[in-house]
Amino acid sequence: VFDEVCETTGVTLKRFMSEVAMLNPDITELTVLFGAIETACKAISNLVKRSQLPSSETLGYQGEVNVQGEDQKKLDVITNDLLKRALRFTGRLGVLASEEEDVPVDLSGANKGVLIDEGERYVAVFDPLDGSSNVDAGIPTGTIIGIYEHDENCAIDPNCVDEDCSEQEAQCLANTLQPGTNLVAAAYCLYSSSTFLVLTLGSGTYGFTLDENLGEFVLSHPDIKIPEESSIISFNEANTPNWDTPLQETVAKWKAGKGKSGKKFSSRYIGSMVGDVHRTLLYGGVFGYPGDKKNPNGKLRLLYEGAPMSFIVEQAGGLSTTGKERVMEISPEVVHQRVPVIMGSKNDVQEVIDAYAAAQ
Ligand code: AHM
Ligand code: MG
Repeated sequence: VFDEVCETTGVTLKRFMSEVAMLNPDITELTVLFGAIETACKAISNLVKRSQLPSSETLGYQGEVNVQGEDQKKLDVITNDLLKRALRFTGRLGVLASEEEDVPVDLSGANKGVLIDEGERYVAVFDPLDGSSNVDAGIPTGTIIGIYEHDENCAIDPNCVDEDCSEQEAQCLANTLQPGTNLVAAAYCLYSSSTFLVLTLGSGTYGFTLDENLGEFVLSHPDIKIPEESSIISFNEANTPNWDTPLQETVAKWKAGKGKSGKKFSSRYIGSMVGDVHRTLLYGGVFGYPGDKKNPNGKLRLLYEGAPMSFIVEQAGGLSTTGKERVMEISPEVVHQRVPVIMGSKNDVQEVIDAYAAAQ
């Protein structure tokens, strides 16, 4: 529940969160996590901005390959550590999973050097620097975060032995593999001409812009509503010939101005999900990374890319689908699972869903 303050542009994120906590005492702990997210976003924004200076220690590659076979850039590793520490020291986190961590990290064990609060605990999933391959060319990048409730049964006893430990670890892993419908909050930070923090706590989508003079995020886009129909497509169109036929046909119609709305679509693709979704939220459109013949599940990861971004888009009145099912309803089986994603303006995404249904 929000009151007038939360709709008033110019209020700071801190003020917004304390207002939310006052009106909804049961999510007070969640607002503590957002304090950490806010600080991490500011710090990452500074790192990205300075990363191309010749004196920067964040230039180039780390020399490691992550579990998904991708070269890790120094910035991927630094931003992952930064976010991890920021979230961990809130004492509100039981477990976290990241694009840059092979397996979920349990934070609830008593020996982790962090005082864990007795109150509510959460699971955080994140991609610390999505689109990091773009950074060297000064192209926008972003951080994506999802927050789930933590199952109290998941805590690895530091004194456990063999089988007990693996059982507890399995429980913690299951705790991380929750469908998007269980998300209690999601956010992204976009590092671009401005730094933006867009969030949902499950009741609308709210956008904040960093005022660098104040060092504060201020509410610039209260209760974002994505236009119901649009004329923008945002896909890597080099993959078109490999897409499913229903999607190929729908996009071909849109380009010819022969879709349901009769509008002739234009194309905008940054190749940075956060930037592409942000534009889609504000201007309308359809952003997608669909499955194709080569990669049936596309490229984007369900847990820390597909699900949190779908939550934000749905809370702004949009839709998000694989073509065949709602992204939010898919239960991940593995942490780094990929998922086809088509999200954005309600009427246009519905047209894709209808085309898939008709082809069944
Ligand atoms: P990353 O997590 O390795 O940075 O990759 C994810 C990015 C997304 O931001 C973007 O939508 C997509 O990869 C672009 O992929 P492509 O270059 O194949 O179009
Ligand atoms: Mg990513």
